[in-house]
Amino acid sequence: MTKTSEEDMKKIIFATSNEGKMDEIRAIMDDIDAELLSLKDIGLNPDIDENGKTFEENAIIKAQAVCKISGQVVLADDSGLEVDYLNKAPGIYSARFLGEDTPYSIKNSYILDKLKDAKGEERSARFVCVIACAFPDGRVVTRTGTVEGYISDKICGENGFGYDPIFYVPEYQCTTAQMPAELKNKISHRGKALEAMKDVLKECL
Ligand code: ITT
Repeated sequence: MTKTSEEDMKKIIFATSNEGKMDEIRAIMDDIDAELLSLKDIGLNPDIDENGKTFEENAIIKAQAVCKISGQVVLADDSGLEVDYLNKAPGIYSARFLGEDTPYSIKNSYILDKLKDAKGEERSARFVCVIACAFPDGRVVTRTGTVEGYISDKICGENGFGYDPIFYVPEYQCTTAQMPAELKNKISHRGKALEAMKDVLKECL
């Protein structure tokens, strides 16, 4: 019996439970030659202890854990906001900062308040994203993307998720929450890391 093209298509799982991330990932990866499945799509909700000390360690922990459970090629994203005035906090703790379930309106207001005396260059910050790809044969590859910017003076914009309303990008004179999704995906930490990972997947799949 001949296989349908759908059966032939390679599957890649993206190990994230963050819907905001997943929307961006789907848009950026829409031209890959594989079916991209979220944890929700495959009915998995693993409890993974992200106990690494770097974005890279945590991305690898997530990708390898889900690769082991599913036996498939698995991608994972570990990302966050580094605020220089706060010694690079919240960094790898960005999701857990002030509590996992605390609304971002509160987290963002808290950061603005902490930076109330910071001026100009003192407000520098960046988003960092490491994407890890774990293969069932044990190989692991990572790619990193960053976007430099400043913490804005106030909360601005409704697009994106998380810390986007306080992350100001001078080249575009707006926050990442004021950008259309296509622009954010083109210039963002996640966009850059995923574009680099697409080149790896073209070689390895
Ligand atoms: P998964 O582990 O399930 O992927 P998570 O949200 O817990 O989801 P991380 O541990 O990587 O993921 O934390 C990333 C956090 O960093 C995220 O929850 C936001 O608070 C922040 N963040 C990362 N990328 C962002 C972006 O593009 N815009 C705004 N905030 C972002």
